[in-house]
Amino acid sequence: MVNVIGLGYIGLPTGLMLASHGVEVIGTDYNRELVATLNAGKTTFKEDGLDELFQDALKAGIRFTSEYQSTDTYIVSVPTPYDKFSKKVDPCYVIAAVKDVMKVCPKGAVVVIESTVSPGTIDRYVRPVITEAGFTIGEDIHLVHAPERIIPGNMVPELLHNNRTIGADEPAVGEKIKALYASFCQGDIVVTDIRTAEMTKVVENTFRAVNIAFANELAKICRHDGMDVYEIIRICNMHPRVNILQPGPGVGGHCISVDPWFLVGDYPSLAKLIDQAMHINDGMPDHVLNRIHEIMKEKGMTDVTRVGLYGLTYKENVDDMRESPTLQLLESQERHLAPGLKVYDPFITKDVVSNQYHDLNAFLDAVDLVVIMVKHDEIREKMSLLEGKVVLDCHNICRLPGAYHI
Ligand code: SAJ
Repeated sequence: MVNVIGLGYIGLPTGLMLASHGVEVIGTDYNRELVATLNAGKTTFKEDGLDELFQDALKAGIRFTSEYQSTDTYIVSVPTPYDKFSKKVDPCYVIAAVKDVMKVCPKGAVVVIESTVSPGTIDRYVRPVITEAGFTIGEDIHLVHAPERIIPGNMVPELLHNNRTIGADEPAVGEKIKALYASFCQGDIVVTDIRTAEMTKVVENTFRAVNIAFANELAKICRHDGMDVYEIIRICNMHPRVNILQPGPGVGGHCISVDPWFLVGDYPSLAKLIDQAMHINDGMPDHVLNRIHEIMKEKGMTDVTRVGLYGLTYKENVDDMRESPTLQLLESQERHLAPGLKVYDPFITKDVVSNQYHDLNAFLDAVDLVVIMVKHDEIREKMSLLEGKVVLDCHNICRLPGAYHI
């Protein structure tokens, strides 16, 4: 039986996937409200295919609880935030989870860490927890790192098809856990050591962060001299060895905007390019604010309350607001003492910021300048509603004449 610890964005779909492929699974989360919701037959976030998967897993017998189970396999998928000052990974949730596992696990158990951690975290923080509990690693407890790789918005297909990395101290244990994931994963599963697995995960997200920063820097250079960055990237990407990502209003989410900082935090004198890239991406919401001011000036607009931000989530078609560029922009706006921007997002039904609308038409009636912060399908499909508005399109999706870009 597998005890999945942490039933969030990664633990829940992973547990459901295992259960619906014949593995006995119990999901544990210390958040009793979340467990109650799951036990009431409801999922806790929106994701294509998740509800169907949930039903399959329920039929297969998955259970949810706040208690840790005594079993032979644990998958720990709790959050790993970063410390905003030191930029280092904050392993407190992983440590707490492993401590609790140690209280109930029998000898011979395998503990799989799925949470993203920086290279060396397992050596520094997880191994001591196990040895201090009186176990010998490699004899009593076997350690594995199997970093998740799925992208919010496409989680279910990616769980099924993405290649995976398994890091283990002992190759035989690595193979055993590989077989467990292979119950549902149709991609290639590579078995390596733990530190390599830790590093590959952080490097994958850093690659993307640096590439997005490059695109954002190009956008600023092109803006400065009146060139079309999108056309330039499109043409460059026709070269067989060039693949530039897209500029945007900033980078959000719990991965690409966070994980690269682990390398900056751990290797400050070495990770120079990464540090610069992260600052470029973090500066994008301010760049959008500047663009709003420039456009208002050009259009003779003075009332900031007639400006609306479309989108609050960190990217399109998800309900996840973690590190969202819109939230970063609103924070920055408050620092500059010019509050009043209006906000709307079809995926955010609760009130989370001031001046938030829950109806697209009411939002559009209240503003003259619309800033497309997130390219939800809704706005792509209803673009004609923006006719007659001034539009600042941060994603190059608006084909209305006169739309501004970042
Ligand atoms: N973004 C851009 N320009 C682009 C692509 C993305 O500005 O060309 C922005 C998005 O708008 C968003 C942010 O970057 O704000 C990140 O979005 P994303 O869709 O690129 O990635 P995440 O954070 O949702 O998921 C990533 C994925 N990692 C990689 O693609 C290397 C996913 O596979 C990981 O599982 C996930 O991080 C994670 O958990 O680490």
